[in-house]
Amino acid sequence: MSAPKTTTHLEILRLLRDRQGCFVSGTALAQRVAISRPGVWKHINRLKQMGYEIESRSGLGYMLVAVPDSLAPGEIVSNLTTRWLAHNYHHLETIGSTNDYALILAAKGAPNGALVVAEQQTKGRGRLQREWMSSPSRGIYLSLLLKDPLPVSVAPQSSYIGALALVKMLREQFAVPATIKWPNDVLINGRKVAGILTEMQSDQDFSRFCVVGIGINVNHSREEMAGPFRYPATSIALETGCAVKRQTVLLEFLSRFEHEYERFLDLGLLALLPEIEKYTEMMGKTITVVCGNREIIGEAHGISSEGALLLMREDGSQESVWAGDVVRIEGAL
Ligand code: BT5
Repeated sequence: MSAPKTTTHLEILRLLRDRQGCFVSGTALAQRVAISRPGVWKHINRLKQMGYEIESRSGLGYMLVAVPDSLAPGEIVSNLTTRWLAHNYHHLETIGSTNDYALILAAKGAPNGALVVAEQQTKGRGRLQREWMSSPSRGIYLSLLLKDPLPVSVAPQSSYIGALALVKMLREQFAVPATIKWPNDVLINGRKVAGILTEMQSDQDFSRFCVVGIGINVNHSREEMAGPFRYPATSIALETGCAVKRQTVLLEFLSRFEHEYERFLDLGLLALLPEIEKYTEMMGKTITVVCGNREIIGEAHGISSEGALLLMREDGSQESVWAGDVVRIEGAL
């Protein structure tokens, strides 16, 4: 006997979606997916548990009334506008960290552009193993696997591409004043709405792959965003004043990312720097950066073509900062 298909509920969903707003009889569904009518009922219940609103009426059958804001493949993959990004799509209800999962997929030979997205993370992490708060179904927790071999000094610049894509998408779709906080945060009105963690594996000179992990606060409440965090936090919903469809955020972000990443591969970071600098929160301001146990105070006046933050100290000396945390920005929250 062949094993029962695990995708039957998705086939039923597709049939209901094709006729959304109309009833489809149980007999028709049963025939189309080649199972019994009680079998159809079982799968309808499964879809309801997944959050689909389905009305059942005797004599008429089933009607799809509303779909949940889930990031399940059935809601995303057929709506992707990307050419190669995220077509290899891994959706998980709960995972420790999507970056860890993507690193495992990479080791198993997953293709370039594979995406891991989770509804919830139990061990979401930022840099230096800091915790990333990833509450269920409110945010987007994703990791992109990028396999283009890049010089090891260039591969980490993928973080900038994530930040630039996100800032442009937030400005265009949600009309919010999103900015980049060097090196890996996206802010709205001075509060952190997203963080990026890029990890890579390399040979001596070239990367073998990069995993760009991004956590976006989408529908988090004011209480959740109260922290305690190192920097004030916010969500897209708090900044726009209304609940936001995560599906839209994810689809629009992926499309933007693919576009910006291809520009980066073709033209290099240098070509994207004017835009990155334009959107970087702290340009022209005096900031305090903590690098390990050093604290540097200076005016941020640019980003180098290799991705370092350029600072001018009070005594006129210049410093290129490669990694660190900006803990204060003059005039910020
Ligand atoms: C980051 O690190 O901001 C990178 C976060 C990357 C998270 C994504 S989620 C998908 C993928 N899978 C993972 O496991 N990680 C990536 P960093 O700059 O080190 O900032 C971390 C700090 O941000 C924490 O120490 C908190 O203070 C603060 N924080 C934690 N959760 C937050 C949230 N949801 N919103 C705003 N700030 C948060």
